[in-house]
Amino acid sequence: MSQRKQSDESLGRFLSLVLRHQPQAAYITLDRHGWADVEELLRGCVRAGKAIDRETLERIVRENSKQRYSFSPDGKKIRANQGHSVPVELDLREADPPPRLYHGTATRFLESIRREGITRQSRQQVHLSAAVETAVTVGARHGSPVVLPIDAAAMAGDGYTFWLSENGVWLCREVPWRYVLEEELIYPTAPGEK
Ligand code: HQG
Repeated sequence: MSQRKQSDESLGRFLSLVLRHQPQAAYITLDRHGWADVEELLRGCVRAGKAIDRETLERIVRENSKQRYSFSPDGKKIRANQGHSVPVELDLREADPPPRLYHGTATRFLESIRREGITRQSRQQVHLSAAVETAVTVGARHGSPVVLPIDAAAMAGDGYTFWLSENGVWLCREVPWRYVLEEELIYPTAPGEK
């Protein structure tokens, strides 16, 4: 990996931390809609030992594989598109979900999820995806992955609200276990595994 790419990835991780979880790590605050002032952020990053210039920030936002961040139309502010643990009002777009959505998790959480449903844990919403592969990757971050197919059509029919983030992540408040299609759980096998 090129040095620039490595450094961008490390700065990207720091940005996620600051814009979603700990703005104080860069000595800044977010407004109630999650926006940070770009100039303040750049200064705060330098102070935190993560020197970053405007050009690099723009490159990270543009090239981020999941389009995690957005600039305001005038370019003066920046925020994360989803994934916050700090309370923010993102004015998310409500949307009709596709009939099936997927949640990737680790097998070790299944027992608790069966009991309590999928809950948002430290984040503001439960994260779901329209693609199985995305859910596999998300689940594998926590251990041996399992993908839970969700009957989103039934949830929407029962009045549950869904939102679609700027970067295509489906969000909802919770998923009670009865909407998980238990007979269709997917246990992906890692490449090379039998
Ligand atoms: C699990 C990444 C026990 C839940 C990804 C998950 C995603 C329960 C973990 C985004 C539970 C929370 C979010 C219950 C849920 N009992 N465990 N009742 N209910 N869980 O990281 O969904 O790369 O907060 O299944 O791509 O893994 O950061 O959520 O395993 O879109 O942009 O508790 O984060 O995006 O973990 O990931 P997380 P997540 P970024």
